[in-house]
Amino acid sequence: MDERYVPQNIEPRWQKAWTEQGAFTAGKQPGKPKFYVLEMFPYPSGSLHMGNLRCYVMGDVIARHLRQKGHDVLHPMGFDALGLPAENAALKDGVPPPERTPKNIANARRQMDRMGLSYEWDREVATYRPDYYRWNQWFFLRMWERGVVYRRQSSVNWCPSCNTVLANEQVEDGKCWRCGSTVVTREIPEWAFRITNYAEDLLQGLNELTWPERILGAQRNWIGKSVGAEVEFAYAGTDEDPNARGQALRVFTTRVDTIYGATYAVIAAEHPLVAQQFGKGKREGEVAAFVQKMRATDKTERTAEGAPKEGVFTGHYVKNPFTGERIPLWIANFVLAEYGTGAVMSVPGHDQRDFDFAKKYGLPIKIVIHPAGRSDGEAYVAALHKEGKAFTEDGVLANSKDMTGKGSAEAREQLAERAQAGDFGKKTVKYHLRDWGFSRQRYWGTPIPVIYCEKDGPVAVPDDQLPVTLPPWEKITMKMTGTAPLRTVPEFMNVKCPRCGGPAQRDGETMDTFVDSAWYYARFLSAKNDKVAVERKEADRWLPIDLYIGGPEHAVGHLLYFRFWNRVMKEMGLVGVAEPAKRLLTQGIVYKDGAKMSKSKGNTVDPDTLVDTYGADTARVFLMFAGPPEKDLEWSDKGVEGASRFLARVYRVGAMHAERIKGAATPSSMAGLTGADEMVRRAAHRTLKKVGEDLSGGASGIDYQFNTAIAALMELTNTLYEAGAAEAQPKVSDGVLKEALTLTSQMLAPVAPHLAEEMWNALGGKGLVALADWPKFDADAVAAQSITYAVQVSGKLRGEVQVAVDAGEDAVKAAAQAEPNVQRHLEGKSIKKVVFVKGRLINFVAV
Ligand code: ANZ
Repeated sequence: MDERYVPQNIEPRWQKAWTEQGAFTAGKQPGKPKFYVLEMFPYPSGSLHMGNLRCYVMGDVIARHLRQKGHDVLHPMGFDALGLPAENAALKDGVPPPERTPKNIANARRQMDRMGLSYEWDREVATYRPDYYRWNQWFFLRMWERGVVYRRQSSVNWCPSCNTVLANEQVEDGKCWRCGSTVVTREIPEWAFRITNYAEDLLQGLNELTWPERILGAQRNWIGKSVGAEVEFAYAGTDEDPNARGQALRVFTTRVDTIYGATYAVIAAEHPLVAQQFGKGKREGEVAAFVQKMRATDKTERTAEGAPKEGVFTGHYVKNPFTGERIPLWIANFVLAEYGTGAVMSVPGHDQRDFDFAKKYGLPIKIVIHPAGRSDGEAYVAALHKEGKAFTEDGVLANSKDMTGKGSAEAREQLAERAQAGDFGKKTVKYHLRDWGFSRQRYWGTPIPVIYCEKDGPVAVPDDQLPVTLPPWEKITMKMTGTAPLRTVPEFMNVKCPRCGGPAQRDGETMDTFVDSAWYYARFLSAKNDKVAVERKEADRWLPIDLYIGGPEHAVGHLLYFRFWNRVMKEMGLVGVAEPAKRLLTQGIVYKDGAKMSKSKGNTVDPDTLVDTYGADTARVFLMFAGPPEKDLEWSDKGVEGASRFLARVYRVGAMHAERIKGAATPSSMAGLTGADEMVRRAAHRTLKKVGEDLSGGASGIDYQFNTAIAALMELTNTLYEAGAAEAQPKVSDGVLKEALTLTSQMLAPVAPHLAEEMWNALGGKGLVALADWPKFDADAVAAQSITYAVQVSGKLRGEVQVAVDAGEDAVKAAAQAEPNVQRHLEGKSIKKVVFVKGRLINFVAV
């Protein structure tokens, strides 16, 4: 080792050694237990910053530690390289996405390598390459065959003067951000995945996963299972003609127990019956205007919880099947067309939205539920109503004919059964989860492999013509997003129908980039295979991912999509398990100067500068030491310096003594060790035990404690300095020092891998420390040592007790009082005072 710690001299050397020796190649130890650790792959924007790198360093520490523990570790990395940012950047600076992306990837890879991340680059996957996205197209076709992919009409924001689809953020106050025209809702065809078919299975599967509770909760919510009933309300004419005929209305309710209080019904503006029937009659104009207004307002906005309730009476009535009453039918903004049946029975007494709406429009409010166990139940609910609040809890039924007096749960069962028996309803389960529409009017994505022929309709591109590759960016004439850019390239669009050979057109849209990330983890297993997307034998060896690491912001996006995709792959026989990732670790955010570290805030810390100044090991130690993995952390230059000082202190001991002690015989037990030797060996083995535990994920398997592992290593370093290890003549003997330093290099190897290699090598270690077995701690050295206390009663020696070295006064006192001879002398007396001399004696002053 050089005298001075200059990480820039050490780090590239070991990075080269790792690569040359294929140190991180998975599959070399088929007999060993496998471990697949994966960090969410990044989008390759210009360069990575330290905020991005936290997650990768975490994964790397775990991957490295598992290799030490004898696992066959798979730790791949790739790039989520398609998507809008590259397109937007191209509009600004003219660099086409296909040119920019590989450059960005090369730079990100260089930065990752400089950080010493132990990736197996032979498996790299970059989603912009046709050899990747051809499999997106292949999956699309297989899923289309299976009915998992289908075509549907979907409403989008449409600017009639730009002739283009607008994203939600391109609509400002209902106007187009570009030209200011009023935006309308338009139905256009799109492709969608039938993820809703998997709703129940996706919900049940959550029970098998070791994921953070809040992510599981978010997915449960998002899937949103609701057990309820569908009930039919017969048509009951209009205000002019009560005998007019018409179609019945089906509503979905989770509270059929409140049905005696349903005083009006409401449907969504997009409900098909509006166009067919309920939009007709005397109020036709009013209804049409309201529907038009709804269509022009953003859906999420108008259905948001706090949004003012708005509606219009249709002039039509339906009949409450349980009370027989004619109730008015309204159209309102808070009912969603896509959920349930797109129609609700309104119970203003017991639902807040219905209550607010009834107040606003003067509709009747009935009390049909009151709290159980109160004599003044109805008065209580009436008082709530006066305050403007509905009573929304379960309770006891009131004013509900023969159901009066029954509990909500029982009434729900019985009323649903009656509806079913009378053939006007049934119990149902609904999910809030929606199908995943994935057509995008964008360039930098996977072209959809479908050809439209006037005669044959939509036809699949034959497998042997895959991939359908993107035309050059330069050919696109309308590059602004919203207009499917591929449609402006005739050479791309105009093709022959694969079936009849007649003139036909390609789809022209591209896939949502969440498609790319929905299965990349499986492609790593067969990254170079151009015959199949995923080889079954590789899938059986490696899946599921044992530990997945990434940001909690993906809770209901990517983390749901990849669970869906894996299920489809299982049905296709490509993989054997339903769940793609058994454990999930979500990392906290890195802040700097009070804001999330990000390019847009301009508060990033560049890894290159950091590595140039302090070295990668320092950057890694800082990131792992600054706090527990799932907690947010504040960037601190002081903290970085602290990490650097710590490593320099370790290095100094190695540099001073390694050469001299590398041949020394190391002790194999505590036998005969005293003084500094005993202190150092005990400290080294205790630290070894602690670090091993902290890096293993705890009982849950996701409870990693990198920060306390590093704290323990810092303490060990202090002990070494106490034993004179940074002096020319240490108090500790060569053999003990050699063992302690060797263990230190092994313990540092996951976090500060370069310094660890340097030290391991200097101490004569064989091969790479990265691949050396994790050492076993010596139980004797770790065992709590005991010590003897003299026990006195009023100054006279009455016994002795053995206690742990670090036992405090209370523990010693308890042990002493349990001694029979001491007990005898204390009998009948009361203790006035206890004198405690740490490490020596305890004296009970008793009279
Ligand atoms: C009557 C009722 C009375 C309701 C009551 C609630 C309380 P979740 O739990 O989310 O499934 N609903 C049904 N379809 C709807 C739609 N398309 N848009 C908006 N709201 C809809 O909620 C189900 C409840 O939300 C249903 O139960 C219905 O109102 C409403 F005291 O029916 B309820």
